[in-house]
Amino acid sequence: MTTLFDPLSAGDLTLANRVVMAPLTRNRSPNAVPGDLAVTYYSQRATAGLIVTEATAISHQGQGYAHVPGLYGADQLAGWKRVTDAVHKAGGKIVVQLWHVGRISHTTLQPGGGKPVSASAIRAKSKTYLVKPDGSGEFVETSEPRALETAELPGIVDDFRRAAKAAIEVAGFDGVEIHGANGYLIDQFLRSSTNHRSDNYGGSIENRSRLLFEVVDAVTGAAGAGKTGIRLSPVTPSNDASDADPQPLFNHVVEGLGARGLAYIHVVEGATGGARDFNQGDKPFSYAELKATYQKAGGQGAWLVNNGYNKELAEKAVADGRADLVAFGKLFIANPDLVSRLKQNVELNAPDSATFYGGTAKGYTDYPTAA
Ligand code: 8OZ
Repeated sequence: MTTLFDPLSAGDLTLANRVVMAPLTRNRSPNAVPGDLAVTYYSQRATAGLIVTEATAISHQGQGYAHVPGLYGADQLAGWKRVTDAVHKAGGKIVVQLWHVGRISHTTLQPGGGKPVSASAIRAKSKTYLVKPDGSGEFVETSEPRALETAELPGIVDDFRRAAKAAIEVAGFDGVEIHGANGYLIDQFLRSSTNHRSDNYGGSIENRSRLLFEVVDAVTGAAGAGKTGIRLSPVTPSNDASDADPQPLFNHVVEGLGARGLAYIHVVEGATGGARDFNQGDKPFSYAELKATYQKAGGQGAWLVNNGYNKELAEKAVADGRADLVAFGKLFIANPDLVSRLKQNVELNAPDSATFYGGTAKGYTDYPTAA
């Protein structure tokens, strides 16, 4: 019987176990540069089978929150190189999550103070996080976006390509994960509530998925398909995105991914950070159908699941063959040694939500390992 603690090869990634650190936004990289604290934080968690970094902006336009890191400046890449060196020295594997927020941004974070961009000019009923001049954080409404011109889309695809190439060649990552989830740019194109376009990137499922596939092809061309994963969240209401009929949309997406040789598919089940049985559309979403569709299309990547997993649920998912890998978020925030705690049934530290976003070492690098 397969356990969480068995090794796994996923594409080019050779993982010591099936326990994955989920991508977690922590807002502790001023000027978009991960610093000493990030080096400590990630290397403390290097016993994860795989670390997926916090979402990391591929371009200045892709930025949507204060103090989140980027991959588009030499100083940002140098900061990440220090992180990957430390994780590798500690025996871990780390991929970076490639992020364009689309409309989930604020004019004060955008180049020239411009409007954030999206599939359509529809404002999100959602908040972003800014830092005031005195250093304190605040949640504010996202700004009104503008719809991207068709002619601008190749530039966005190029930004993903450039970031993926630099992530591998300069920053030393083992791979990249495309952020296709949680109501950010790629998801804004996918879902019917946020994409009202009339060009060949809107309307049909094929059209709404077009940007995703162009990004996947650019990123796999730059990083190698065996070093590329993608994150999807078929039914999450995060960031005010929804789809009238998510099953055929996401079946189409994974069918297209099946032939593309990715290392893994990362699926958020239910509402991100919330109810696992959350649903959109008339029928309950079938993750089993999603996985079967991917595999029928030739997909051989690892199936990575996430959202509200505890040890029992995770062990069962892996033992049943429903998943190859399980990502843990909040548990990894609070337990740098989560893998050994799970393995040895050691009690877990409780995460402190007051220190999730922004701040200092408190609630970031000071959670204790078990004795
Ligand atoms: C929490 C706060 C800010 C951003 C996501 C990148 O949901 C995020 C995020 C989460 O994918």
